[in-house]
Amino acid sequence: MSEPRQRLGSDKDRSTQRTPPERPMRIDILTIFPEMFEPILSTSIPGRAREFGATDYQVHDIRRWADNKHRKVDDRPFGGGPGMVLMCQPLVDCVEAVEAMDDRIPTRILLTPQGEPLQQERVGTLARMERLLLIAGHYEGIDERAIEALSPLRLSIGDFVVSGGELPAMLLVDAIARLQPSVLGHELSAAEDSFSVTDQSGSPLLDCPHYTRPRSWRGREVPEVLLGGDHAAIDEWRLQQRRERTRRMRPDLTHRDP
Ligand code: 9D3
Repeated sequence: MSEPRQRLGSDKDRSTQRTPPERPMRIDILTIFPEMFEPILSTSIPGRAREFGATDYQVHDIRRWADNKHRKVDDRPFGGGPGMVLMCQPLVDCVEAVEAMDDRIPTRILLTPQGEPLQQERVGTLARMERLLLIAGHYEGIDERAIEALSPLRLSIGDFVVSGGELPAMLLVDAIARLQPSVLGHELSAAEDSFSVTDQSGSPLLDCPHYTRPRSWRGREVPEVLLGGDHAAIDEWRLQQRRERTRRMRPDLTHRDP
């Protein structure tokens, strides 16, 4: 269950940030496991975005477009090999039918291990689109001719293997939903995220450490500077922590001019 609208956001931005967008961003999701999505789309930030009227999710079962009574949408690969291949006909028919359900032309996205690794900058761009169509594969592959015909943006969630494109699609929805205006309770949270704050050369910085009560726990103390109330000193300490953590954990994030 999501919180009622009135409780979203802080008191001070209620008057300026309460208004839902004119038309929700529409996200169509094509999958052979439609039942996987509802729990995620109705919970937490994606659910809150939907309740707020910022997003509209429509999940479609590719099998509905199978042209045979067994609802078969895959077949064995030409040339042999393991696994099954999603056929052109059900997928492309499904895309065309779903696209016709709304007057906006969507940005087509295929979640695939062969895609561009997803990064926050891309999420930010997609969050501003008025309509997205996500294709979650769940096979050894999709017939290459369908991919050519659809020419989707191909996105990967990173260099590891999951069993299908469904979780990657949900992850992308979550990343996009939380960037919709007024969706996060605290508007500043998104702006202060790891990967959103940058150093002077524009490279993203990881987040700083956080502490709450008690001040002492099992002999571990909260850093003194956070208790002093000197906000300039706190900001400086946090920035320094971010730089150190980024250098240690993610040296690849630091941009170097040649
Ligand atoms: C060597 C053959 N495998 C490619 C890595 C086959 C294969 C494995 C897993 C084909 C599809 C899948 C299912 N994964 C996705 O659809 C997927 C995915 C992923 O596995 N990792 C990172 N991002 C993504 S986006 C979609």
